[in-house]
Amino acid sequence: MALLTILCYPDPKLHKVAKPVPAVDARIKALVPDMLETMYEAKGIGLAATQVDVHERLIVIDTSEERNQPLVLINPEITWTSAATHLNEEGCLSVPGIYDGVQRFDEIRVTALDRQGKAITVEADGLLAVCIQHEMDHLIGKVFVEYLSPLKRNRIKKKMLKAQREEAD
Ligand code: K1U
Ligand code: ZN
Repeated sequence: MALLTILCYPDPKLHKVAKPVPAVDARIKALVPDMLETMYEAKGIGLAATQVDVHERLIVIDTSEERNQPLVLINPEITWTSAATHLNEEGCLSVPGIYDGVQRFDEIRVTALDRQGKAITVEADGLLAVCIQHEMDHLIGKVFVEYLSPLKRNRIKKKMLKAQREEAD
């Protein structure tokens, strides 16, 4: 297994649109444990392939307290959403230290392939539903700060660039 580098906002590569995974082959089966290890090490509850510069539709999630219930969704598609939405506090491993509210569907149904390539359906609510929506946004090149006002977003962009400059010095 290997730790992967997580892209940091405002890296333009975070805005690439991911392509479908063509086959759940050895390459994907090797990428999944690396993504899970990277997510656990960063203390995240989710990670999209886009964030590790792989532009294919693959996400990993673990919202369990014990951090022992990994969920792997390959080529995920949302097939149903509740009418109700909620404002939820979100963070992002690609935008460290920034937390803000995003409106998300309360409940969703998702179809995907699992890490063995088997078709699955996941019904989610609560933090899992929020996390799946956040990760699926990454796959279309959308970072959660894009839901915020241009003023907030520009402040965050400047803060991230300053932190990255200081880190490089
Ligand atoms: O996509 C990512 O960068 C992972 C992100 C997922 C996420 C967190 C919170 C709401 C929606 C999506 C994170 O894991 S951020 C760090 C984190 O562990 C966390 C932050 C806030 C609440 C719960 C967890
Ligand atoms: Zn994120």
